[in-house]
Amino acid sequence: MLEKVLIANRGEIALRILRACKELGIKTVAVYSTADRELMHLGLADETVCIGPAPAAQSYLHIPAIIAAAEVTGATAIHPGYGFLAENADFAEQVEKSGFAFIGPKADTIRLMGDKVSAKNAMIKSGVPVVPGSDGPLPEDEAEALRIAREVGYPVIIKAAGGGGGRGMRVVHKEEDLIKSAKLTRTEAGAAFGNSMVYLEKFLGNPRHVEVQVLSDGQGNAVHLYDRDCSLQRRHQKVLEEAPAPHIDEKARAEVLKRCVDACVEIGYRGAGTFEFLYEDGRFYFIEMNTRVQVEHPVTEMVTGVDIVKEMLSIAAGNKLSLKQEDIKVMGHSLECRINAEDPDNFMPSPGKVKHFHAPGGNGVRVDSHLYSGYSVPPNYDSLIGKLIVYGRDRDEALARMRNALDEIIVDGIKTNVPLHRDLVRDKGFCAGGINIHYLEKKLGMDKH
Ligand code: MV4
Repeated sequence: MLEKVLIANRGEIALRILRACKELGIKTVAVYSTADRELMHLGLADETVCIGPAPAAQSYLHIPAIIAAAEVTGATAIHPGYGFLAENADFAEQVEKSGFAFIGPKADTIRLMGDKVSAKNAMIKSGVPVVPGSDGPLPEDEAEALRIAREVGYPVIIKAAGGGGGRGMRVVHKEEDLIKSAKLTRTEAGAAFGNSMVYLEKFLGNPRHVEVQVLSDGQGNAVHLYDRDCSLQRRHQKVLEEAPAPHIDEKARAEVLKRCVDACVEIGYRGAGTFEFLYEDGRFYFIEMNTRVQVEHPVTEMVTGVDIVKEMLSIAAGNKLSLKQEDIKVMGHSLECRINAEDPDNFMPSPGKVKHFHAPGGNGVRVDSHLYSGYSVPPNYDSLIGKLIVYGRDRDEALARMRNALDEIIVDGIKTNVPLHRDLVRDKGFCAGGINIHYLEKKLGMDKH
């Protein structure tokens, strides 16, 4: 096993990684910014290192500070968590060049998936179904671009190769808008990502966001941990996730899961990964791959019994995957509510001191949070303060448990989105299951009028 892991993150995920290390008898190094001296996991780590001031650019994103912290503490590996440097290929490369294990894929794999055009090409090669489109960069030649768009059929969407997660995309409804939209997207992409390459896809009007969790050891062994539905989102921020995805065509599901595993073996994928799909009319269409542990990984853990973070640590230590696909079953259903420090009316961040925190409990309830009474949520980072996760033998039992848990939770002193979640778990459409990516924004829009 790994000897000493430096946790290059903060908040709930830092605590999550620390817990996994402790279970495995791995020593831990917690790093923190000057805004984060009160973080819960600092008191539980074997060692702590202050890596810089509050702005992330000078602390959690500052590669030399993190590598220096690993050097002075004698860490042997670095876990990046999610966000910050988790999908920064240069960071992964520098970590490994400095002699530490990077708990994640090889730098080249992160680079391959960071470029959405090369990611899609890799998937096409491995037989993963993708959204029909330009199958490569959209040519600068106008006649060529128009020909491709016409063949794909309008509406189309132009996306930046360097984008992802909803950044740098534009929908085009008619032929006369294609060229100016392509130009605009290229210009914006060049400014935002330093890469003006764009590609084109058929625009799907009412898809669901369904993703597949995988684990792969980079030594030829890979498994999937089934799927999650993350369609309930606002402005590309996921709000509530679940596993497995409800109301999925079983034939299409079995096929796509197998294709994801094959792709992992084909590209020599190492670590935990997520294949993101749009799901519409019973078919899966790959859009992006995430090369990190995801915020919503617990719902998969609840229904499979697999500890994803422990598996990541084991893979990084060079162990072969001990899990066999036939031993991994989905049992029951899990839901996760992301609890944010934000105003429930306008979604503005609401940092400040938590006067009182009471965590819900009971059968099948899990709280992944660094919150405690007296903790001050700093204004410098994202507003996620915890995740409320429930398990049930079926979706209805999970929903009933989530309603109870949301009734019980108390976060006094700051505003949170708990009221929104209390509403959502009673929403008729959501309770029926299988809502699409526009559902929440439509619902919120209707509430206003
Ligand atoms: C799409 C799409 C429709 N058609 N691609 C947004 C985030 C990025 N990962 C990809 N996104 C989309 N790509 C095609 N061809 C609609 C979206 C999209 C979306 C996707 C997943 C979750 C939420 C979304 C919200 C708006 C648009």
